[in-house]
Amino acid sequence: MIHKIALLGAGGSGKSSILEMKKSKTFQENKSITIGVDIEFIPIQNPEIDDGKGQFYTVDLGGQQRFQLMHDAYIKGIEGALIVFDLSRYRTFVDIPTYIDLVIKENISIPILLVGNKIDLISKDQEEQYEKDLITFYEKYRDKCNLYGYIFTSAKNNYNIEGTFAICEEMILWEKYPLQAQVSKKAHQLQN
Ligand SMILES: Nc1nc2c(ncn2[C@@H]2O[C@H](COP(=O)(O)OP(=O)(O)OP(=O)(O)O)[C@@H](O)[C@H]2O)c(=O)[nH]1
Ligand SMILES: [Mg+2]
Repeated sequence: MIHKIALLGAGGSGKSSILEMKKSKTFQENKSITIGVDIEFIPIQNPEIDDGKGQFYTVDLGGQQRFQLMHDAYIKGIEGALIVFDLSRYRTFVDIPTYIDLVIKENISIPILLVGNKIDLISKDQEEQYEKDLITFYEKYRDKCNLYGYIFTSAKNNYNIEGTFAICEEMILWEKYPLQAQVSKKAHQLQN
């Protein structure tokens, strides 16, 4: 079975780099922007989904302003959303609600994972500050959308890239098994 998910978030936050690292274990320092949208298929490893034979159909949405008009059409039918922001540019964190609005316009119950990418560019102190900000953010948005959790990644260093997709697999299951999700959510630290 095919499970559609979307990667969205500010231009240059690393959506395509995350996908490239997942698919081909490579990273490009000067990757070109995504024109419109890119589509990739990613095998699902979790044996609880389609007996381990499922695939993600990922839509990687170009973050440049001029492509945002197309987003509604590509978000149709997604089972999960990854909202990627760039930890080295705080403005991209501030932009997250714009992308949440896009997702909930399609369906309020779509699970959303916040992905703070480029962790290789920030200090430990900055990382801790983001963790606090994310908890505050969660408190503010928990009733407005289906926030699943957050993860910090580096596409450059292949840090937490596999983990991100493992969490995506859990998100898909979560729709079916809400109780299991309660446990996962705690694991990802958004709930005390
Ligand atoms: N240092 C560092 N650079 C990264 C990382 N991920 C991506 N980059 C760089 O950031 C730039 C933008 O990455 P992309 O993957 O093209 O970003 P995007 O979100 O797909 O951008 P759009 O397609 O315009 O929406 C590229 O030059 C990458 O090399 C990371 O984890 N660390
Ligand atoms: Mg891109």
